[in-house]
Amino acid sequence: MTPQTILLIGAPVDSGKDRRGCLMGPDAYRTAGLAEALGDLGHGLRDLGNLCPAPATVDPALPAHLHAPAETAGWTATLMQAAEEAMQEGLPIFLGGDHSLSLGSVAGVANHAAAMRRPQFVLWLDAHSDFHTPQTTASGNLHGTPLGYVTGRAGFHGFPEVANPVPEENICILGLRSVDRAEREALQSSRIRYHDMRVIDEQGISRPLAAFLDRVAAAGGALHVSLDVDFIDPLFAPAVGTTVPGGVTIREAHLTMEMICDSGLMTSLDLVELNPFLDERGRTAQVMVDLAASALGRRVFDRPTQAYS
Ligand code: HAR
Ligand code: MN
Ligand code: MN
Ligand code: MN
Repeated sequence: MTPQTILLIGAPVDSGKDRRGCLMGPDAYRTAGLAEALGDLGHGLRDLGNLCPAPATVDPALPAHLHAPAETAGWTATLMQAAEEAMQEGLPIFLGGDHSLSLGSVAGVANHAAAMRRPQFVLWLDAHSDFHTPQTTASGNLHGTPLGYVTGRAGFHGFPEVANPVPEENICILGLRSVDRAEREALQSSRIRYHDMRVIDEQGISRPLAAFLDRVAAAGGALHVSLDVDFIDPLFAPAVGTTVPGGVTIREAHLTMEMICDSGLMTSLDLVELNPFLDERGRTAQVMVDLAASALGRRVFDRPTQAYS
């Protein structure tokens, strides 16, 4: 693939849920050799270090059961601005941090796309749909809300305004196997393209993915990829707070990343929900680094004797 300027942005967000540990994510990716792996592929790399959340206060209109709303709102403001700035210089990789970091990363890249007059698309690789609002979440965990926020759903009082909501039909979710009732109803009456594990088992992961990538290409869109560790089966990626059995295999995850790479469409990437406190000798961090490398050009062969597709 064409060499890129890749910006590593550490976002040790740990406010999106109760269980602590995702704040160690950015350093786990660095320790697992993310910069070296991407540099070996010929890309230019800049590690911008770790961000910290802007000060914020709680809006009294928010439901009382939310976990750490002020801290998450502060992170959202910081990340939105960092994302918008980074898009002017290259391809940002947001090193999480829990999935509430995507309230800011996605809203920020969408602002940049709007300024460039390009439609923003989002590929959400996750066991969960993360489509709650502060009012529909039963757990109060804001890592379950980023797709609700970036599509412009109401109720995020005190959070930065979403100037450029991502159109629902520009979002594709792959890997679903844990969806709450309120999300399920909202998703089914939305225009989001959602694919559960049954579809992947029956059709393979390449079919729904290729259809989505074709749509992004036809629209000349910018593509944000949000990779939640729990997309992958916990057998291979155990370092996550919300394990759900029955996830994609290492092979399906790499195929996903290789197809994204071949499309040449990816403009930004989140690596989220890694909890190094729950890892086994760094193996999950390594899996995520290897997947990022596949998305950015790592291959077994440049010229296979038999075509891949
Ligand atoms: N839907 C559940 C909730 O809202 C679980 C959300 C878990 N989200 C993540 N990221 N781990 O996908 O609490
Ligand atoms: Mn998620
Ligand atoms: Mn998840
Ligand atoms: Mn308000």
